[in-house]
Amino acid sequence: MNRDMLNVYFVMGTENCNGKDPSFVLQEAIRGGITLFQFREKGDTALQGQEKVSLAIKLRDICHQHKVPFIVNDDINLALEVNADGVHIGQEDDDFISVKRRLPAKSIIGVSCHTLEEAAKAIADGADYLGVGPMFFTTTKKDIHAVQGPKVIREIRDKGYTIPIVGIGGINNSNARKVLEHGADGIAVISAISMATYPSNAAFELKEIHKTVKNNS
Ligand code: 3NM
Repeated sequence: MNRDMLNVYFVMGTENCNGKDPSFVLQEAIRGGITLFQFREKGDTALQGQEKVSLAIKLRDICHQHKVPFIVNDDINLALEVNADGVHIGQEDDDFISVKRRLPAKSIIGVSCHTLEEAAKAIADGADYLGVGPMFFTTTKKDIHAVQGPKVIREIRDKGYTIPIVGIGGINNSNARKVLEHGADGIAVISAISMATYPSNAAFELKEIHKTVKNNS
């Protein structure tokens, strides 16, 4: 995969939109310049069944109209049903090999990692990219691991691993730079965009930070 896809990686489900229409939030985020979207429909109020499928199709179509890759969190059946561009799996989800076997060969598979050891295993398994976190404290995900900080990305790079990496967890426009400076290709955010008064402005600011850091490195 092209690592530039990860530059400004937006993750979202209905729970993250503060009552706003997820399609609107996604359109705004795309207008601001996000480079990839992950549909993550989680939490007590998460849509189920056909409602979840319908929203996934709607969001996928918005992404594809704008040539933004559409990735599904965890739910392999949904990814297959809506022809997603890939999936993102956590350490607690189905194991990598069985996920890979079920998906079309061109599918992108990202894996959440919290430590160097988990990263080494995901790379050996054949992950396309890693989501490393949590970078900072966040209240968006309830079952987060201890904050790892950007230094875990530096540890992975120091071992010589060149795999595409996004940092995730508590990232906003005042700390995104640090994540990129520690060796991440991109930043993955939920609330910094989804809860912003103007999601397009929030996405644009993150994109500008990314551009500035990468132009100087
Ligand atoms: N995964 P926000 S942290 C979905 O550490 C997710 O693996 C994490 O939300 C991990 O940008 C996280 O609002 C939540 O902090 C990210």
